Amino acid sequence: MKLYKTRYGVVLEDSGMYYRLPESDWDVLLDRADHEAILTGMSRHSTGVAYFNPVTDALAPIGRQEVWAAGVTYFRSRTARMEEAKTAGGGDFYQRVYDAPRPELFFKATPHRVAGNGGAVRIRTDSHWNVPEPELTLVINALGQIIGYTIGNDMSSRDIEGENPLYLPQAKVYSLSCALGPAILISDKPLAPDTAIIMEIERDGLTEFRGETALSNLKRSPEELVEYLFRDNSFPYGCFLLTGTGIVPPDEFTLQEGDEIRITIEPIGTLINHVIAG
Ligand code: DO4
Ligand code: MG
Repeated sequence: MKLYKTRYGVVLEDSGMYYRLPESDWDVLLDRADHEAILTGMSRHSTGVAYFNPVTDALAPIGRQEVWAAGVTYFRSRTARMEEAKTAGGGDFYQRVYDAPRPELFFKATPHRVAGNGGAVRIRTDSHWNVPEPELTLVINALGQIIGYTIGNDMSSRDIEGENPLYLPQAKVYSLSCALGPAILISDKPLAPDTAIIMEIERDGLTEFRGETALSNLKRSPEELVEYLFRDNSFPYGCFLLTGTGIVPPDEFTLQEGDEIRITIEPIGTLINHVIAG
């Protein structure tokens, strides 16, 4: 089952039917442990929604949660970053964090910086090399339990990060630097390792880039990432954790204003955003 946050309340998708839930507080809904049972009960007392379009009707599925991200969790990300940081002498750090027991975890966004499905994501005006990063995103409650999954886009300025790894927060955190959606797939079970993550970037009606990876290429388990994130830290409303990218376009590629980014993770859906600059 999937949960959508909308302008007119919370919509539950269950077996191809859409229901408007009696509970409309997103933070209350996310702070549950046994979601599947609770939501099934709620749908029995809910009215069906005759027409629902996730592209036009869904908002970013976030309330008061922080958004965090893991990095260098796929070999492809490690290799691309070693290359871009080579001249700055920072390449070695990426190999070391890829091998180390402690993962790279960084703060990514507050809710107002997050775009929903159909919304705009931004490239920085002081950067000339920008890419989207399509990432499976864990939805975690205040107790540190993974209650579901959504799709995340960790927009990144490669030239700023490549110039100096200490510039990471500027390469990663700015207005509309993150997108989440279209829904939260509620599940306490892990996704299958052969689950595909597909990203397509369309420019002027043509496919400019297409890449694909599988969850089996993620080097660390979701539980391991959550365990590190919750060490000596608390998230009263729960949080989102992007799990890193396994797809990096070739070095000659940079996003342009007007590009459309489509990220698909089959059991969750497709997250679609267009790019704005400045
Ligand atoms: O080390 C910088 C960020 C890495 C990242 O965002 C990723 O691997 O997805
Ligand atoms: Mg990333």
